[in-house]
Amino acid sequence: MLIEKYKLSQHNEAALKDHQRKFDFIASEINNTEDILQKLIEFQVAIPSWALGTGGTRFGRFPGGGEPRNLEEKIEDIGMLHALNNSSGAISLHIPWDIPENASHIKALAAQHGLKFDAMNSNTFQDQPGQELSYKYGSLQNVNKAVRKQAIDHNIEVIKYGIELGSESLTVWLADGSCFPGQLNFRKAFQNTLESLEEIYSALPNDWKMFLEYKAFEPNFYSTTVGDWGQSFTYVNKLGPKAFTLVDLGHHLPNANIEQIVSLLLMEGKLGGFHFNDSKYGDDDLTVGSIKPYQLFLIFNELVEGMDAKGMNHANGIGWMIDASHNVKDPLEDLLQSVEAIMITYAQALLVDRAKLQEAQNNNDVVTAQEILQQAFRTDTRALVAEARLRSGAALNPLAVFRSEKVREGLIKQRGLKTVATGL
Ligand code: LRH
Ligand code: MN
Repeated sequence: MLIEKYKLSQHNEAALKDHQRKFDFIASEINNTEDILQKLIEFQVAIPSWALGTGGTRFGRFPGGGEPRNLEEKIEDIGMLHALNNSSGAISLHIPWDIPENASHIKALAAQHGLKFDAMNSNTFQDQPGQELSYKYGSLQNVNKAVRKQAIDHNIEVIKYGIELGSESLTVWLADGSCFPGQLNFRKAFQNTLESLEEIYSALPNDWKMFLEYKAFEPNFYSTTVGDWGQSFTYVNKLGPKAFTLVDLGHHLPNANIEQIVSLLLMEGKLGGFHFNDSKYGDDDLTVGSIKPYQLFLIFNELVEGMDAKGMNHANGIGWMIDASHNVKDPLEDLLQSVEAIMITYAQALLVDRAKLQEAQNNNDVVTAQEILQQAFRTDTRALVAEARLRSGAALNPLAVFRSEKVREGLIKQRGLKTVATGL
């Protein structure tokens, strides 16, 4: 469902006076407004193709209606998000949930909506209808060489789809692990997984990257074969220069210091990408910044510091992706909130006075160091993010436009109440 450009301008017109007052204030408070605005306009977050419908848990799923019925409608939905915030300019596909039957048609449709294809995601954590061998006891780790080969072939097939779409990276998340002590020989599982990843790695085009995503637990509840940053780091160092670690914020054990992990992976040149979301307990896949906004700020603080230390371009140096699941919110509203939280937090991290912080750290002035960080975190950067949208032809207030234009109602009228999108 498209939102007419003139409707967007009407909304911006009505909100402009209030916005201008807020923007003038923040611009008067800071000394790098234009630099921040340029960085915000360039910063694009990839939307997961598997998070455009209602998610659920084993206890229940409560669909909201109007869900996309195929890849074309998913691209339309992400195109609408991008039209509203001009910060969602990429789609991350999951195979086989979203096989591009006609790749050139899909690529052209995405381009019409200003969308590129970010990392492709393979799936060896489910058995597909008609699949010969089961992944019940794992895929790349499996004791059965034929199962490993089946999983390797699937990843190579995913790379092929990605090449046709113009993607340049493959994300490998493995559910592989064990549920009980004694079930698995950890050393053999590691060796099998490494050898299998080496075969997938050798199928990567020269300009591609492989992102190895780690996760502490679920669906296995005793061990996970790529279970934490250290294990993923070990694999990607053995694989080679095209392999990197992917940090999904929900994949850590309680109280893990994710910002320190990010700092180290970045320093080592092995931080490839992010799956942004939030969580209170496990892999809850909640709206970004909805539970631990200060942790998200501390992560972006390390990202800006670490990327600047390596002279990296913020917009394309790392794969910025959302990975969420929507049990009670409208999927599109949830994604709009997540992108907003990422942009607000990135802007706050760009406000940190790095020279003063370094001076405080060198003087072990702990109090001042905290004051400098929290000065940035306690700065309301929403008007900066809105101004960046205004200057790039998007909505001052995407969520308000989504609601006032009754987009969900329109999608339900167009697609019906009972449609179910592929994905989680
Ligand atoms: C695993 C994960 C992974 C995806 C899946 C949809 O928890 O984060 O990134 O493949 O969710
Ligand atoms: Mn993920």
